[in-house]
Amino acid sequence: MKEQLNAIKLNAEQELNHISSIQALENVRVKYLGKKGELTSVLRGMGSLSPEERPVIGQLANQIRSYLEEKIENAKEVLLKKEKQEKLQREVIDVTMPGKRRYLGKKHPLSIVLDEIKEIFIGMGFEIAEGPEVELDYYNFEALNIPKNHPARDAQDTFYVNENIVLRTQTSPVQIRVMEKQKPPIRVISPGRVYRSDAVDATHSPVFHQVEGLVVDKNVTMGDLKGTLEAFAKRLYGEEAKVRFRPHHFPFTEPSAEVDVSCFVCGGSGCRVCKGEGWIEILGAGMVHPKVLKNCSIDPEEYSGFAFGMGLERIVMRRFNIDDLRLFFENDMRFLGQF
Ligand code: 2U9
Repeated sequence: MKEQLNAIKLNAEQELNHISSIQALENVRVKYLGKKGELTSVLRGMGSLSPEERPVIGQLANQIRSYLEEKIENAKEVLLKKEKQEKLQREVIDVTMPGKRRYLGKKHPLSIVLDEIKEIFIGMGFEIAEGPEVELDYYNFEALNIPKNHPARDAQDTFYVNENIVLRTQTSPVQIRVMEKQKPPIRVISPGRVYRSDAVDATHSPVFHQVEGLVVDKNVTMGDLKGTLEAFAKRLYGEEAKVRFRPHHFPFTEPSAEVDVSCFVCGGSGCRVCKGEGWIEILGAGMVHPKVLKNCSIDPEEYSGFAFGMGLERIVMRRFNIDDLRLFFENDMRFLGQF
């Protein structure tokens, strides 16, 4: 029996020397020390021993058990350390590796140009004014000297919410609200979405964007208007840009003008972009009508003002050579990714 026990010790030692995983170690433990293990089954046979032999064998068996238990415990510690080391090795991060490329969003072309326009006017001392898109008929029309029977009010052009409320057809109501609240001097631009009941095609959309401007102070003249718009055109289109005013009519300005800029492609000699004209229309403008000032309790004898308005889509379409306005609103990534 002594030999049997020593053989078990030797075999177990041998196997433990070649163990490489926690699971294999557990298998060895069960094989030798488990309930049905080899050491246990030898001890079961102790009944047949003489009373003198029993304590000697018992002691030896216990020694071997403790010895093997300690050896297994040590081996386990070594294996755990090794596994941890390997795990750390596997999870090492090389911080010098190039990162994963993430898709970066881009500015919408309308925002690119609108931000430029805002910067230009902010640089000239203007503030940005905003207001509601669902607007009272009064602010959208009445206060702007657009009487009840004016064609601009035609149900074909205007989305009526009810008799008194419309989707704003221009951003001018924002400036009426500014004038009601604020005493001159006033220098604001009001960019924003406007609505017209138009069928969608390459050049029309029921929703589009305007940028309007308003200056009210003592002694504001048509010369100030021309100087301001000329400075704006030069900043937007380059120093060579010229502007010209053609007489026009708007209910809210008097006198009124349409404003052209010299063609930024051919410089004025005539090309496809300006359709041979040499000039491109970019703005409407004029001196604020005295009735409009009065409607906002500003005395037209003491104060005068100029105003202008432009359609953002048309300006952006010419800048980037975009031939269909619908592209702005379809959110096609192939289009948006180009800017
Ligand atoms: C106030 C008084 C007057 C704003 C102006 C225009 C001329 C103009 C449109 C043309 C078609 C823009 O592209 S469009 O949609 N606008 O021509 N807008 S003067 O006049 C104002 C604004 C506010 C209180």
